[in-house]
Formats: sequence, structure tokens, C-alpha cells
Amino acid sequence: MKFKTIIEPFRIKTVEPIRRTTRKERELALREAGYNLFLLKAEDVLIDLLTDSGTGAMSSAQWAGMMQGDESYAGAKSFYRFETAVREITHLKHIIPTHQGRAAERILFGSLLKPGDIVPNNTHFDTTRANVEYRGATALDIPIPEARQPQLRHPFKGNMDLNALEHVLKENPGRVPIVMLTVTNNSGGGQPVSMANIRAVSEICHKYGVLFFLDACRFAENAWFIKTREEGYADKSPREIAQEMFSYVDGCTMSAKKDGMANIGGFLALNDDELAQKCKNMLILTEGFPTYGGLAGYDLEAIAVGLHEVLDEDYLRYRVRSVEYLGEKLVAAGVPIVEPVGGHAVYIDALTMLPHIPQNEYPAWALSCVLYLEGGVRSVEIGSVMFGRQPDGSEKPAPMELVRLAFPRRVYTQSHVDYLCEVITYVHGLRERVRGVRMVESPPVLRHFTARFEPAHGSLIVA
Ligand code: PLI
Repeated sequence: MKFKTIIEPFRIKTVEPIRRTTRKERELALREAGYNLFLLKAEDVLIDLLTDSGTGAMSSAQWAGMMQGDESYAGAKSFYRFETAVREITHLKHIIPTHQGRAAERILFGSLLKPGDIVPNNTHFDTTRANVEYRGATALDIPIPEARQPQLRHPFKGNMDLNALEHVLKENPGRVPIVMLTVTNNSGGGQPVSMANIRAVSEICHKYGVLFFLDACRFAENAWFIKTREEGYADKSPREIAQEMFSYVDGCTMSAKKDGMANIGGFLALNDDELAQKCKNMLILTEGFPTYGGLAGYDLEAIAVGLHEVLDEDYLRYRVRSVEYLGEKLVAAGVPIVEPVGGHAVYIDALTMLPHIPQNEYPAWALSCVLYLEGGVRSVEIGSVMFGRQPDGSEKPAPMELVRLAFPRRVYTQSHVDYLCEVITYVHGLRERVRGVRMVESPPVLRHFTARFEPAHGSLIVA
């Protein structure tokens, strides 16, 4: 290409104002929210990077598709359009819509797991872990060792440790009904999994007669990394790469709120007839009839179009580059982040940035509060608040203390990113004065959503 600037491959037709607040207002909002960014009012946030899940901007083609939503209870045209779009990518036999990813997880694990089972994954996301543990099974994370060293660069840091997988399967016959691989590895920095690793995990699983599923939330971003980093894929289209990824699996769970480019939705897709029937029965119990699964016809239309748009090369190039742009600027400013930069988010390494805050005072949580206080930026902690509590109620520090800045799809522009960089660099300059937090209220599961905190030393930033 003659010109090197990668531009947003769209123009903006509808805008939504965002509101500036004063530091004093944010101090008050934070106190009222119990120092938990999930409990803030969204209108008090200037740049919202809490999640890339369901927060993206839909295209004019998606909105147009929604107008064609067929709201028939059973057998709607919208279902068949959705099913065709999913099947063209996955080639899986049974495609079961759900209202979001965690519903697909609950239905799958509810149909498959019993107490004492083990589910290996490169790294479980929070809801996936919680749904496995809710069945009395163990959620086992076995990423490659490089995955847990934030500054160590590896092209496919989302890969699963194949020796560890083989060991688990050999040592636990009959106790591992399913192996999952999360693409990209969200809890581990949004890092991709190579095709070679997907293929190898598939071979090992099938050698032991165990089902292999993808947690496919960010499959298109993963396909882009394979195209740009793995030998032999440069000339393949993202769609062809995605099709190959799915060719190795027995099924997948998917949150269409990510690479489905929709504001709501998900699906479970699988080949096994008997298991699919069980899952459909569970679906009817709580989600709905198998041709809508808790979604409106117009949601199914938005996903069908979204699954097409997400595999567009210009979109993926812009998507991955805009996240990388923030990462590069932060690295240049000396801010420690997970490297290389992942697909949907930049992850600040709070353990390295704030070595004076012990893990039981939640350094990444404290840092996310300070980013809001100083700049009105909302991020999310992926550390010991999210993952520290063990199924037996004990506490164990998480392997990493990360602050994730997740980019909603097609929402923010380069000047928003430049602003973010200024805020984070400013907070980095204050780092020696940042202090930890103490948890004062916490629910028994998925505590990060509703727990309440206080500054452990009187204030988040000391003089
Ligand atoms: O939020 P759901 O229920 O549509 O999807 C659950 C889910 C499953 N797997 C993975 C890898 C996820 O990232 C995920 C949801 N992620 C959220 C909400 C996030 O903020 O990353």
C-alpha cells in the first residue's frame, strides 16, 4: 500500500455525547459506588473501557437487518439466516442460539459435567470458571508458562501447555469430559492461540476420546493474528482461517457480544446429536425455543450480519492496530503492560507498576479506581479480586494483577486513545503515591461485580 496510515474503515452517522465530570464529582461517585467501577453510573464515565462485550457500534447494515427481524416464536426466517451465518464459519451441525455466552456455558456444562470432573482450558474467563465450579467440577488453567510473564514476548501467548494437557488426561481417566480453548485468551491478556496449538490440542483430546470445544468469543481477532503471525497463513482470508480453526473442534460456546458485533446474543454449536438434544432441552427450560434461544428475531439478524462484517480484513487490521497503537505509546512512556498487545484490550501490569502494594490490597483494583478518579476512564481489574477466591472459600493471589482497557468495537477514535494515553502516563507518574484497597463487602460468587471496598490507607493517593 502507498500510504501507511491505517484509518477507521467507516464513517460516523450517529453520535452519542459523552459527559465530562470534575475530579470532585468522580471522587464522590467512586465513594458512592464502594470503589467498584461496576457500580458507577455509566453517565459518570468519560471513556468506558470496562468491556468490549456488547458495547460496540452496529453498522447501518446491521440496523437494516434488524428491521427484517422475523419475530415468529418458532422457525423464524431470522433463525435460519443466523444459523446459515454461523454454519458457514463453523461447519458445526447443531446451532443453538442463547441470550449470551454464559447461557451457552451453563447449558453445556449443565448437560455434561458432574461433581469431581476437571475442565482444562488455556485460561477460563470468569463466567466460564464460575459455571464449571457451579457444577462441582474443577476449572483448570494450563496456559504455556510464557503466558504468565507479562513482559515476555511470544507470538501466541494464548497457547495451551500441551504436556500439561496430556498429563491431566493421562492421570484422570474418565474425569475430563471436555477441554476448552479460549480464543483469544481474554484473562491472559487477549493473547492469540496458534493454529498449530489448536490442531495439537484437538489431536490429544481425540486420542483420549475427550470433547474439544472453543470458547470462540474473539475468533476473528484470533484468525487475524494467525494470518499475520503464523507461517503459511498470510495469503488466506480471515474467513478461511476461522473455518480451519473450527474444523478441529467438536463444538464451541460463543458470546456474540464480542466478535458477533452485536449488543446481545450468543450461541452453542456442536456436532454430537445426543448432547445437542440434551442442551436443547435445557435451553427450552430457561432460554426459550431452539430457534430463538432467548433472543428477538432482530437480534439474530444483527448477529448474522455482524459475523460477516467481523471477518472483513480492513476491519480486523484497524481493530488490532488501534489497540496496538495505545500499547506502543504506553510502552514508550515506560508503563508496564502485557506484551505483545492483545486483540481487544491493553492490559496494564499493576504488579510491576505498583510493587509497593501487596496483593491482598489488590493493586490492579486500586489502579483501576485511580484511572477513573484522575481521567474518568473505566477499566476492569483482572487480578486477585476477580480470581483470588478459591472454590473452598480460601484466598490465593492471582498469577497476575492486570488492569484491562478493553476497546468497544468501532466506538472510539484515535483522539480518544491519545487522551487515554495522557491519563495513564499521568497516573504512572503518581504511582509511588498510589495505595491499595480493602474489601469490606463481598458476595459468594463472581464477587468483583458487586463487592464494595475502601482505601486501605485512608485515600487512594497519599501526599
Ligand atoms: O458475557 P457473555 O455471557 O456473553 O460471555 C461470557 C464470556 C465467555 N468467555 C469469554 C472469553 C469472555 O470474554 C466472556 C465474556 N467477557 C466479558 C463480559 C468481558 O468483559 O470480557
